[in-house]
Amino acid sequence: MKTKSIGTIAIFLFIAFTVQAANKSEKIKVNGQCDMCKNRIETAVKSLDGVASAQWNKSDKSLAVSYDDKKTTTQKIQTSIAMAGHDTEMFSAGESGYNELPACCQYKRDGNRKKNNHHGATESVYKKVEKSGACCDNK
Ligand SMILES: [Cu+2]
Repeated sequence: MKTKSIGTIAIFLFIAFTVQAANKSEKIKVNGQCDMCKNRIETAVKSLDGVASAQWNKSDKSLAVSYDDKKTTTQKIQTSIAMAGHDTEMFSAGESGYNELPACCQYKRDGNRKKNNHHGATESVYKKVEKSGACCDNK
């Protein structure tokens, strides 16, 4: 009986730990076109520390992402996507990043897409963006 309850506690602790590893789930609008986009978007998101899963849906252009909000933020996630050339609901990809996409991936951009607002991102992300130049030509 005692060993059984210890086992139960261990399982609960394990679940609690697993849940903590990804304590936040979100759906984010991400513009894209095809399976190559899907791959590019998901790879960009999964490369971030703290992201547990990322799945982009081609038909409704939404990204389902779960992550640990102590390690990453929706801003970081969306900056990473914008740097890969895809507009998100928060940040837009730079012209050069967009133009570098293969022709099949050049999705229709919204006329009201936001400009340059990734500069509100954290210092380290900003430096990375600045270095690559990918997002900074949208003035
Ligand atoms: Cu594509």
